[in-house]
Amino acid sequence: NMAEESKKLAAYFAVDNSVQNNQVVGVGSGSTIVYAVDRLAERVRQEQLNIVCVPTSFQARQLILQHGLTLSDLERHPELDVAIDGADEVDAELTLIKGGGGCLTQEKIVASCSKYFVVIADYRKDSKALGQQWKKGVPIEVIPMAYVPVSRMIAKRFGGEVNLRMAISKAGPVVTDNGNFILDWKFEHAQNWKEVNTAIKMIPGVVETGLFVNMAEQAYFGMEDGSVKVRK
Ligand code: DER
Repeated sequence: NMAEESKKLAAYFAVDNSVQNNQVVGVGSGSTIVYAVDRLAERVRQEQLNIVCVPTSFQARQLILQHGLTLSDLERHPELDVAIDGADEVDAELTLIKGGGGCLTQEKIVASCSKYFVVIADYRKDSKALGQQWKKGVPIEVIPMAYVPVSRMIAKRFGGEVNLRMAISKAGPVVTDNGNFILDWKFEHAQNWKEVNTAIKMIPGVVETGLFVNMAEQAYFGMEDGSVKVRK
């Protein structure tokens, strides 16, 4: 369908334009990145590209292994050349909401270790202001024992509604790759995302937020007309 086609468009464009030989590549999580890993594997086969891949989740690790790509980690490669990842929403200033897939913490760590962080997304993620397209709120990873006081604190200080993310194929809450819970904060109005990100991170019990501020260098959007829109 159109959205899947546009994910593939963005993913192939990014891999073809942002990945060179002898590079360390951060591999994001979610559904769009699957196309990027397909293309990475294709380029390795066709061009004998020499790359190593650092995952951002169990899912990314599986993708790397399943495609026969060279798996690495931040102990071997604490500095990456490029990280490629999806996003739930991208605003006009390249501020991202990530974490729809619950992998935001390792994604943000890997992105922070990369010289170059590029986002791949379908046209639905292309937004002017956070909240215009994405209605599920900002994901926040929290230490399980603290999720109630953290939820209350966020709602009190920033407004909106905070919900514990419940699992679908498992009884009880979603548990992340790091053994934590996820809160989804449905904010009511635009914020100073840089300030809000810092303030939320300071709350004891918060592990990470899905607000990626001033991190992405570029975003590639696959459009419905088959073009790729680039935001820098
Ligand atoms: O959970 C995540 O952070 C994912 O990267 C998400 O933001 C994008 O997932 P998608 O490519 O399946 O939309």
